[in-house]
Amino acid sequence: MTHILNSDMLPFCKGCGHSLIAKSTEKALENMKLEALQVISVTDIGCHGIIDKSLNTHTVHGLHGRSAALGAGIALGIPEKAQKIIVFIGDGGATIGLQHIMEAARLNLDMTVIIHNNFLYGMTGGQTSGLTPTGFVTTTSAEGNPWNSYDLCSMAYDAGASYVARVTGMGDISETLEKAFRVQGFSMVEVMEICPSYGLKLNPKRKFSDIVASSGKELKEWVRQRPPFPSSQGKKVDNLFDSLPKIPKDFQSTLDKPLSIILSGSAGEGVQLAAGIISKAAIRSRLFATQKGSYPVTVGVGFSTAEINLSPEEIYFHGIGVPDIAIITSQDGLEHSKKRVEAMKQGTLYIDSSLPIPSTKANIVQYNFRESNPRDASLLSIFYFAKKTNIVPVDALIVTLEEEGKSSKSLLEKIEKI
Ligand SMILES: Cc1ncc(C[n+]2csc(CCOP(=O)(O)OP(=O)(O)O)c2C)c(N)n1
Ligand code: SF4
Repeated sequence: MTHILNSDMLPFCKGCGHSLIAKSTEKALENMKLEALQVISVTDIGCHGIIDKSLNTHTVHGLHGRSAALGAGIALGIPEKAQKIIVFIGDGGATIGLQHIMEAARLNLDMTVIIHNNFLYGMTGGQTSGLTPTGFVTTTSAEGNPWNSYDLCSMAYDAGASYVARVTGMGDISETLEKAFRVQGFSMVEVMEICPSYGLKLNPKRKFSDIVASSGKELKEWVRQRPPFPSSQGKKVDNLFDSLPKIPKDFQSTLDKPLSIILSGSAGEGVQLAAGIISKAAIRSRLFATQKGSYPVTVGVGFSTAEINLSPEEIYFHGIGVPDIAIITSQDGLEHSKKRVEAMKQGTLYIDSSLPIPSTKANIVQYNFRESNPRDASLLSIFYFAKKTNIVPVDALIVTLEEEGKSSKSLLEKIEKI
């Protein structure tokens, strides 16, 4: 059995309550005999969120306050899931993303939210959150927080949660966590704990138990029997993954080890389309593929870059630092990816003939991708790459292109000429 945590050395300051939550989470899950990969952990921004590097479970790291929304999306996407969804969020994130928690509770989505309530924003230096108890000193309330704090547990229960509990993060809290994990439907555990680096230092004379008592929040469980989503809505919801088109495996690639590619060009020149086509053609050719796009929010101008990983083995990390292959089809693309191209010590740079050659140790191949119609530059470049390497069969690309309705006579003629 793979342990939930991959190390005893957790990344938090000494005495941080987040460590206790992580260890109790592991104990509860292992007591339930859950394998690490039967768990999807969704973490938020904040100190508690850096736990994901210590987890052997699936992990998703969200924007601040958004982990409950991400967890909800996962719960909606896989309603008959084999995995337990656990959302880790701080009191800061819970304040910022309050509505996301309420919505997940209202729908009674099958997931557990663990609130790491250390009464302040830890990672950014100890500011007041919506869960800071009245009178608690933070770096933004030197006289003590003058405001009431939210009773998040009552709110989540009122919204429709099946199980809610508030505990103090002392000793072993795995029993409460296990109860929450075993619930079918929305469960939430608020753990009141202390951040030694800010909370203790700013409130040196106060006992933890007094702070908890002064918060006026009850330490208790709220439990009700309520069917989880989707049966609570009286209908069955399809697994979203089932509706994805099946890609036939009707070609064979020659690739025998992972290959990372960046394709960089200009907005409106089909960069993401071309990346999608080579990725799908690769899957057709029995490879695994990932595709990630980046472009400015103004999607119609500037650069557009796609990162593509191809591999005969399953891909567990889709990030690309320095790529094996860079394909640059425009000046915008060159500017955006120049540093990574310059860092290449090997591999190949395919670059449009109109562009200056950056200083790089990669092999350089020039071709006029922009010839006659720059809008075809990206598509032409992936065909060029495929023809020169045969890593993804050209016929697989052609079939995919046709299926996507993107083949044109002029493009096919240009492909023929390569
Ligand atoms: C939307 C947004 N606002 C602010 C920040 C800056 N920020 C990063 S961590 C953090 C504090 C996190 O506090 P909390 O959620 O309580 O977690 P903790 O660090 O205490 O574990 C803030 C405000 C951000 N990343 N995103
Ligand atoms: S700063 Fe506070 S919340 Fe962050 S790891 Fe250290 S003790 Fe924990």
